Amino acid sequence: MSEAEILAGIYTIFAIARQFCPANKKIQVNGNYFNVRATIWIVVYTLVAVATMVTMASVVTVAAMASVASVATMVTMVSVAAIEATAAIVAIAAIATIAAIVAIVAIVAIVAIAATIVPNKTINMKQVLFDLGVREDTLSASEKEFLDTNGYLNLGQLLSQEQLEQIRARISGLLTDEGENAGAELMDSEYIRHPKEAGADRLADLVNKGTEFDIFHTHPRVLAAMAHVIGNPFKLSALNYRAAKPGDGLQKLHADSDSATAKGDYKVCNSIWLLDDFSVANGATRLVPGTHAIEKLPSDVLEDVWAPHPDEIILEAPAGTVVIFNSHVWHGGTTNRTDAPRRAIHSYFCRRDIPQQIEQRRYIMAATRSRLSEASQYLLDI
Ligand SMILES: O=C(O)CCC(=O)C(=O)O
Repeated sequence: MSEAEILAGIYTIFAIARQFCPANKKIQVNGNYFNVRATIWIVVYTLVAVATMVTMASVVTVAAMASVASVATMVTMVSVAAIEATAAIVAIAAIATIAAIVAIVAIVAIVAIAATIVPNKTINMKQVLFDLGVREDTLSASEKEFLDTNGYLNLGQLLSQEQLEQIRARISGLLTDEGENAGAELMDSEYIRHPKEAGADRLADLVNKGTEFDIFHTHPRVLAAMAHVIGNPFKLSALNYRAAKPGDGLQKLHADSDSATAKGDYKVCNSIWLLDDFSVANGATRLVPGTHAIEKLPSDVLEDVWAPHPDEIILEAPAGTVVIFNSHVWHGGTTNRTDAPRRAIHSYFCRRDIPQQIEQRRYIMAATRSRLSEASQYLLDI
């Protein structure tokens, strides 16, 4: 039995116990998180238990005194030995009651503390990845090597035709409903790189805009790739839609980072989910393999960041495909020369200690939170 499986077992036992401690507000310490509300519940439980104990002890004491008093009034009728025996029985009963109450309080407190603190300590990145189905071999050794060398990896078609249709329909509904406000959440974020992009339609905060989008931040193959690239504990940074408009959509070659990044110290990693077939004609993403490792930004070395790069490749692939790209690899959208939008969703992750593009805690809705597992909530950092 592996360490992760043992942790999963412990976690399940305490997760059941934790049902008695409603909790969802968390604070984070060193990648582990602690339930603030559950801690408050522990205090409440303990106070209630102590109050019960004091009340019962008082009742028992009063009852004992009353019995002793009534026995005393009968002193003429019974022997002194009988009175002493009655008083002793009452005293023993009182002590036994208090001991029982103390034991109950102790058990309640221990269960509550265990149910709160123990599982929270086990909910760390390793446990979360395990819970979401990531295993050592979720990516093969050759896939990992390809990703390390080239800075990108085609995971194949992870979305079925049926899923694609549902997602496209939902996106189309959102674009209609949100109209001019589509993507407005991005305007509020200081950490988005292209908040205003005339050549593309955007939608943001898809986490809260339909169950169809859950797969984008929970798919084990994608999470395995994120874990491999980022290495350290990570979280979802943003889940956004981008469509290059017909005749438009060209982006300069860029890395999703403001400064050059040391090889291996990667802070961000993206996945692009193709909602249409991607081709040279319709503005497929371009990227320059290997540039994640050269520790330079395109703007530091290129004369023209808009121009085609001699080593760039175009991500041509069928709809439903998911391509991981280390966000430090030089990349960008190209011009869509067809008359239909080129649609994609970006499921973008970042190291846990840096700000999210879309601050998930700010936007998370109660309905979304309640349908997501503890592991998913950790990944969203909510
Ligand atoms: O949608 C694409 O093709 C690439 C988008 C991108 O790189 C970005 O918005 O930073």
